[in-house]
Amino acid sequence: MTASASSQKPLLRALKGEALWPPPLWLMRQAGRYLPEFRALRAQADFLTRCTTPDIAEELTLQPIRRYGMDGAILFSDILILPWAMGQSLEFVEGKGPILQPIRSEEDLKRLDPKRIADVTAPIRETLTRLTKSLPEQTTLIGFAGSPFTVACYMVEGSGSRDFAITRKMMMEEPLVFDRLIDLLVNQTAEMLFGQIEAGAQAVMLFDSWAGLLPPSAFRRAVIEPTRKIVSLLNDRYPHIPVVGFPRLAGVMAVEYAVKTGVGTLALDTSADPVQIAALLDQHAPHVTLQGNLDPTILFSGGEALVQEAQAIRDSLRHRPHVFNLGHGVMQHTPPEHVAELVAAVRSL
Ligand code: 1CP
Repeated sequence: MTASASSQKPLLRALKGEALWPPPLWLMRQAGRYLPEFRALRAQADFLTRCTTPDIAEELTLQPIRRYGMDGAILFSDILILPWAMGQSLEFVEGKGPILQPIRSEEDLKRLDPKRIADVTAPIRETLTRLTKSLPEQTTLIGFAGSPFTVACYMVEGSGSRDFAITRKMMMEEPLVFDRLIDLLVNQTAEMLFGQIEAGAQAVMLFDSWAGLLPPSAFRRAVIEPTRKIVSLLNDRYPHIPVVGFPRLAGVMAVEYAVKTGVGTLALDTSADPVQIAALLDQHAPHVTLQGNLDPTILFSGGEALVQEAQAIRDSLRHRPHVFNLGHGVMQHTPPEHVAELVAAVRSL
């Protein structure tokens, strides 16, 4: 595909700073258990197999596009593929989420082997390449990774957590081990995203789901600085590829994050007031696109409130580049017809 053809895609245009009306849309976790066709495939293979089998991962990525015609297709994969590809054990346990062998010391770190990543993630690049052929012309293919801090949270804790206290304690008590882990993740995340871009990803997103746990000083050290390095590596090599950053629950620190990391698009979580953040960005970084931020619970509930709330967010950002999305992922029991209603509401003028 030529650069001029790809730059016509509405989502890419918005990610590159154009204000479009209506705004393009896609949803975090748009492929997932709320779709009956997803549940049908889910029975056939465990989660990591689904991520690393191109036939399955391609199909799961395409399902929401077929149903709803979203402007963006996000690769079916997971942020924990990177530690798993370096050799950390990983299992997704029903009802518990991810379980990993924790990394807590210099010795644990030494057991990680970044040289494995390219081979282990080859099927994921194959999925992306297939998707460049199977997606509709106007759909943008989105690659992604977790941000170093959020991935480190799972690597150190060894599972999900409400507060990731062990990780945050390690950050204070074992700063050398923690910073080495973050540096490793910065370099390997950039490498993995280079591979995704070479395989066909047309934009990339960095998920920092646990960024909001940190006070400002730690936020600058573990969220802003590592993200800035990744964005700079990406921009040096692939300046035409938009980068979306999602520092979830960062509050007003989201503005400093956007300014200092250099992300082209700031994804807002549910708690952010898009009008307030837009006003701050207009002063400090007027070219940053905003993405978000409908509450997934409102999508789950549906009805008139869904239409009104979605259109209120859309209308409030009309003057600036905006990509409509949720403030976090689609909830598991969301009725699929609510998603169709949301898409219609965002696109109806
Ligand atoms: O079928 C299943 O049971 C697996 C459920 C599932 C799915 C569908 C997991 C396990 N991951 C995914 C896919 C996924 N994860 C995608 C791609 C598809 C899409 O968005 O449509 C993406 C972008 C992610 C990213 C991800 N994984 C994040 C960041 C975004 C967020 O939700 O905050 C995080 C934190 C994870 C870790 C993870 N993976 C899976 C679970 C259950 C978890 C969360 C564990 C926890 O609660 O801490």
